[in-house]
Amino acid sequence: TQGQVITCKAAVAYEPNKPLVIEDVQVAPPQAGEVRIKILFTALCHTDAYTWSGKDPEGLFPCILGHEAAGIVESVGEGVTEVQPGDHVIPCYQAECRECKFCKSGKTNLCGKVRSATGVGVMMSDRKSRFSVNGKPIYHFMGTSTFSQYTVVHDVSVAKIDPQAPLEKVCLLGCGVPTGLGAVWNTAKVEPGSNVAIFGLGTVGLAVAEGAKTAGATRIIGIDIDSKKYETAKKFGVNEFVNPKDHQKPIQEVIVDLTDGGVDYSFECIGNVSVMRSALECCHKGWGTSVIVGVAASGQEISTRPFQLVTGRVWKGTAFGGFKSRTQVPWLVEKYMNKEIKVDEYITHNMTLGEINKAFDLLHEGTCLRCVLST
Ligand code: NAD
Ligand code: AHE
Ligand code: ZN
Repeated sequence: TQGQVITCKAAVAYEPNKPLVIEDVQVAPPQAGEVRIKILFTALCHTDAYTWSGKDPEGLFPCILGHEAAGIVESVGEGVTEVQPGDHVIPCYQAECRECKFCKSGKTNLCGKVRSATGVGVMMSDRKSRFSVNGKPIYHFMGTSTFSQYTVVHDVSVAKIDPQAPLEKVCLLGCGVPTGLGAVWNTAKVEPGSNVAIFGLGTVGLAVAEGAKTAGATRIIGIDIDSKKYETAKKFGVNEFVNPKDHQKPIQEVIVDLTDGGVDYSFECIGNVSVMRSALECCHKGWGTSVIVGVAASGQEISTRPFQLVTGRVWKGTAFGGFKSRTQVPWLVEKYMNKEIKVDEYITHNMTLGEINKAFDLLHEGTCLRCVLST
């Protein structure tokens, strides 16, 4: 198949919120600096649902969504040296070129090399898509487009992993789990003995809990409007639970009262701007740090009294948990193989690519953390 167009199945999003259509899609060969991957497993993340909803200003239609996956390199374009056909890989929506201003800064995991293309659904070299249906182009998404049996990505967006690792599990290391762990370890840098509040106990919030537990946090307070979330959350390290619906007072006041003035660290893992405010305001005066992890819709804005920051609270955000993708995803895979981090525990459902619309329905039900699709 090397050098040839591949026809395969992919789930195409033609319009916001309209069911995805499983189509025969043509996938062009990888050009210079590109890699074509046979995707074997892909999970659904809340961000896929967000873009599908039409609220993502970077959402373009028709497109192939999906960004949490694992597969095997099928072929590589000219000049690609770091991976070869047969390598087991995880596509990385956060690239790492190791050459740009961002990569060299030592201050961020964001990379500038291909971001201008991945934000508009095309490949960098010719600003075109490698996907088409009957000759009509279909946009890429986040530089990954994993809801397809084959995809083409930039070489700076591919992490080569241990071939022994089970792809049906480690696909989760493409987004949600690293995001939560890294928000704690890299962005907040939680110290032993800290008090932590986590708003939203989906996969990302639970991974924050796991990260906080391993960092030695003492009180790990989970906050969710669905009380059923507490049972599962205990297994990830949450040791106190608050449902905002059980209280008259604003949730930040409830947390401040519970913690003698506020928590050392808080994390917003929902994408709700009013909860982002609560998360900041439940932090302790003088040092409390709040990390925004959730993605909020186009047009939404955050607000608080500047006095909150004047008096020492810190507001931060994180993308992919601050992890350098190509360097650290293989390291996370090894941590999983050594049983130092959970992955299997986040997988509540398994389905096929053909059942993707059902899988999206599940995502909105409280019982689903991650649903892994075999392609
Ligand atoms: P999820 O839907 O599984 O989890 C959200 C949780 O929040 C649910 O348990 C829900 O009951 C709870 N919730 C909803 N409204 C609430 C409220 N007002 N107060 C308290 N709890 C509330 O989602 P997820 O897959 O865990 O993702 C969470 C967020 O993180 C999404 O916005 C997603 O787009 C974002 N995300 C960001 C990054 C990043 O790099 N920054 C990476 C992955 C995901
Ligand atoms: N396109 C959206 C922004 C989406 C967003 O913030 N994405 C996160 C990853 S979410 C993964 O589930 C991210 O890494 N952002 C950094 C980046 O460079 O995109 C919008 O609202 O515009
Ligand atoms: Zn995601």
